[in-house]
Amino acid sequence: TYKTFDSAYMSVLDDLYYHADFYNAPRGFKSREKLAFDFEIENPVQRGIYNTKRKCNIIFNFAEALWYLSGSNKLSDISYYNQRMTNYSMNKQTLTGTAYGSKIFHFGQAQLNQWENVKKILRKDPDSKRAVIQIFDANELAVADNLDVSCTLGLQFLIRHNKLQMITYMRANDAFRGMVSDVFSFTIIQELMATELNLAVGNYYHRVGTMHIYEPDNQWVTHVLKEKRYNQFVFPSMPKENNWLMIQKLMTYEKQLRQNQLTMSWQSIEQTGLSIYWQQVLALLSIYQMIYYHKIIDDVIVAHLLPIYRFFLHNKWPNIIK
Ligand code: 5HM
Repeated sequence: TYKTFDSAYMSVLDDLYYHADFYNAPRGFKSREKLAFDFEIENPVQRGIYNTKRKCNIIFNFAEALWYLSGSNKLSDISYYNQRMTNYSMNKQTLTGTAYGSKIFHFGQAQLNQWENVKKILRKDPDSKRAVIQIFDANELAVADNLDVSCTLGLQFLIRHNKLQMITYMRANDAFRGMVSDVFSFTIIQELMATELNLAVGNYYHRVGTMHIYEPDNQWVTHVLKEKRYNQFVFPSMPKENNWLMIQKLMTYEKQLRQNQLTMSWQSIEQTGLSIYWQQVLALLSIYQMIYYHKIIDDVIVAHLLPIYRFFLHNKWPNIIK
């Protein structure tokens, strides 16, 4: 058990890198792995990774979590934030396995809204052990040479000790890269569901069939592991309010920023009516627009960011964000 994801990440990487059980090359990709790997985090709101060598992209992390919550499976909605997503798409239009949002909100032919189902089940029977969102779909294995088979099997929500606990089940997880964004998004999902159910956030449990590190990342992994002292920040908590309204509003701005139909000043961000927590996310998305479209960086927006977000941006883009 770890208090934060930051401490879990460093320890999991170390364990896997130095004590792997298997060395192999699934689909030709050389890697080291451990099977049936698990860990848990006591405070899943603390989802930041502060290692300066790892250079996490906080903007992509939020963008991916929001993309899931939007229910979209469109590649262009997310590849704007990370070009690598394009590699997983067979038709260069949509993502099948990785588009967890479309699985969560419109699963299968029946277009099941699993989010609403889980909420209903837990409201009716708070002790329930049936509140599961299924992500992996058996049909994915029937697609020849599928580039994008869901790595996540499902998410289970349990109310225990009056807190919302969540368990993630994955068939496979890249401990160095994929896990950072996966744990970020899944703990956002846990926190959002907790606010909807009016519960405190409980533990986050991560369970993985094969946890691995790819060989081309080896050198970078050792750099990351060598950094003994790393920064610590406190990640902000989601407000206890109707966050869905905020997220919907945020996503209308997100689209306009992404399509470069709008630029925002700090004043216009403040005037959106978004709560402070979501204003900060909108500020991150606005800064990304400046980076992506090579605009002049608005120092006023940067100056209004929480120190934790400024740290992430400066660490990732030191020449652009001072
Ligand atoms: O051969 P396979 O389908 O397992 O390759 C997918 C790779 O992407 C695996 O290394 C898996 O662990 C990683 N991955 C991840 O870590 C993929 C996704 C997309 O579903 C993810 N996390 N969310």
